[in-house]
Amino acid sequence: MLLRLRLLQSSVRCELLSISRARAKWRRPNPIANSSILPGIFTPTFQFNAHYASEIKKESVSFGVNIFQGRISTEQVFPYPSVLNSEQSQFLQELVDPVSKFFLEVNNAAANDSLGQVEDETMEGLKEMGAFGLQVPVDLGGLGLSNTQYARLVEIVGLHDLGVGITLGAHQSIGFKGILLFGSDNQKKKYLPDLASGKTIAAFCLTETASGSDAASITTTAVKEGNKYVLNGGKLWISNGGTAEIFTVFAKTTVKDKHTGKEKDKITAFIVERKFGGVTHGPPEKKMGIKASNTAEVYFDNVNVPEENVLGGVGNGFKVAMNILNNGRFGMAAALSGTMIGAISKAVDHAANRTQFGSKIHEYGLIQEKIATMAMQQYVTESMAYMVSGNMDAGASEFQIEAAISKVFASEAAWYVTDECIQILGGMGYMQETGIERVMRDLRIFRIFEGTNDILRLFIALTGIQKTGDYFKRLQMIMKNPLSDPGALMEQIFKRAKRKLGMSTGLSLTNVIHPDLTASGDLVVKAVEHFGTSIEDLLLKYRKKIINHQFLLKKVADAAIDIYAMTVVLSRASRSLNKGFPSAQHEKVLCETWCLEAFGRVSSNLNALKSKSSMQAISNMKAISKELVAKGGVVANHPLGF
Ligand code: MYA
Repeated sequence: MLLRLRLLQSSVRCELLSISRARAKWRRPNPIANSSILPGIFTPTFQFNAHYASEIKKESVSFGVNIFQGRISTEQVFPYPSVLNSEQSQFLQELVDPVSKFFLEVNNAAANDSLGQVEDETMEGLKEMGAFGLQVPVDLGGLGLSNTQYARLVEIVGLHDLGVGITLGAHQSIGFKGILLFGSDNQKKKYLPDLASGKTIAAFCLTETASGSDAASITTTAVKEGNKYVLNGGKLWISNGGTAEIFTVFAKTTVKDKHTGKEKDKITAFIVERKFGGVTHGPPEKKMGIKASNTAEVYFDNVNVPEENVLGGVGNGFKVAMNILNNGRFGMAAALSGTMIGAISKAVDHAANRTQFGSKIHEYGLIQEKIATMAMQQYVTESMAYMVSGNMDAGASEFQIEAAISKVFASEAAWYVTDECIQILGGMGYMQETGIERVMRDLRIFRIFEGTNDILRLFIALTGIQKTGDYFKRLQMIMKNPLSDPGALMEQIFKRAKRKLGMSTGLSLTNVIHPDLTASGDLVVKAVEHFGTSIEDLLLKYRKKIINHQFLLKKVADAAIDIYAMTVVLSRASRSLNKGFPSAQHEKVLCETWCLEAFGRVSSNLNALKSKSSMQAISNMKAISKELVAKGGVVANHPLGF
């Protein structure tokens, strides 16, 4: 004990030294000070001012943001959200049965797939049910559903037909979501009633030939002429592009900087009607999956857009686009949770009935491992979807990291689950008539669109790191004037020293989780402590240059994803135990098993951030990739020599 205390004291001294050394380093000129990532703390001439004071006072309550600082913010994650009031819950229950029945009896996923479009009867039925205006306010002709209610219905759509899901999702999750989120009263009144009834279909036009992940690099232009804008450009791979009447279009506009008066190009969002003239589209794209949904190029040729159709303000288009995407991502998690439910029931049915080597195959360990992992992946995805939708319904404004995690996790989990379903079904799974190969084809795009999982991993890691930079700025300020908040400084120093020594930092989930899940809660705490220390170490070592270390950022993102996944299931299973749900014991085991495995992955990813062997592997991979690119393909000689 005494030894530990001594170690702690000397470690505290070291920490003081290392923080003040780091502070000195941060004051040195920085080679990439102009980058938008990690501003301020790395800027040599950082000055404290009144504006900054108000900014830093805002403490984030996002779980995803706080773990980057080694902290656990329980506000958004415990208890598991229960946001529906009895009226909303009853209304939703009244919708679930008819929607499920419709998908079982009217919709034909295989026919839609081979036809390359949603059958007319299905489209009409969906319109009649109000499926095109799920979240449009009732007074504007929609069903007025909350995010959580929407998620529940979308889960049913994802269970039955992802092609229909994308037709509906491209319309309301992104196509006209901007009007819901940023539209003026007039814009809402003018457009939403027809969009809600499905009389008009909407599409979201961001991507261009040379602008995919790099969304800010679009070249479509909108030039102001009198009280209108003239729009020119082309958009690529637009879902509903060939069927839409209303488009949310992102284009570059010239704006005057408020402070400098200089002109610069900034993105603006516009509501564009096909009937404005000059809007045309290409033929439907031939795709691997989601064939029932229309995807086409859309061209804008001298389209006259009245200035009142600017959406969210001139020059604010990038943020409008990002917020639309942030707001829709939980829907993908909900839909894919449904897809997994479908794949799991097919796999379980087969495993329970297929006899090989004298036993039902579910009795074999290899199949049990698959079924259990599939169940955990679905449980995590569903828990994330309703955690994020619940947070949004409760009025959270900071859920970007969590929403991005839910999209990445869901799209990879659904791919895994469906692939393993095919594996369990063996040859049967590969046959079209089983219906699962279509799901596999449909699923592939989910890891690519609405932000590729690679870009979203960078987004998760860099957003968390940037906020951590802001947090360090506050500490830096306190260090300049320790008397301003001596408690905060000492708390940080002791916390870091304790973490370094493997001692408890005082983080605990005891008060918010069910006692039967204490062991899993301890794993979450340890994972967050390890994560916080690792981020600090990365910042001290790489400073702003961390943005260039994508191999490391991926490991950071993977650890963050696993920690969030552990936490959402811990929260949900705790609620089930507290409420005595019939499946509570089953959920407890799902949660415990998930946490055990995820903790192992978190440790491995975080240890790899520093390990020599991992650094060696990274530099090898860079070299291998460079050689392949230089040679235009594989480099190794063929084993036969020719
Ligand atoms: S639609 C096309 C999807 N395209 C993309 O997702 C593009 C991906 N690229 C990006 O997201 C951005 O370009 C990235 C940033 C992230 C790479 N929230 O300097 P920056 C702020 C809030 O980092 P960049 C499709 O696929 C940032 O803080 N703010 O920017 C259809 C900074 O702010 P400030 C954000 O390096 C599929 C500023 O922006 C966010 O250029 C059909 C600049 O940031 C954010 N996320 O790139 C699907 N990101 O200036 C159908 C950045 O204040 C739907 N910022 O510091 C299916 C629905 C499911 C089914 C439903 C069934 C019904």
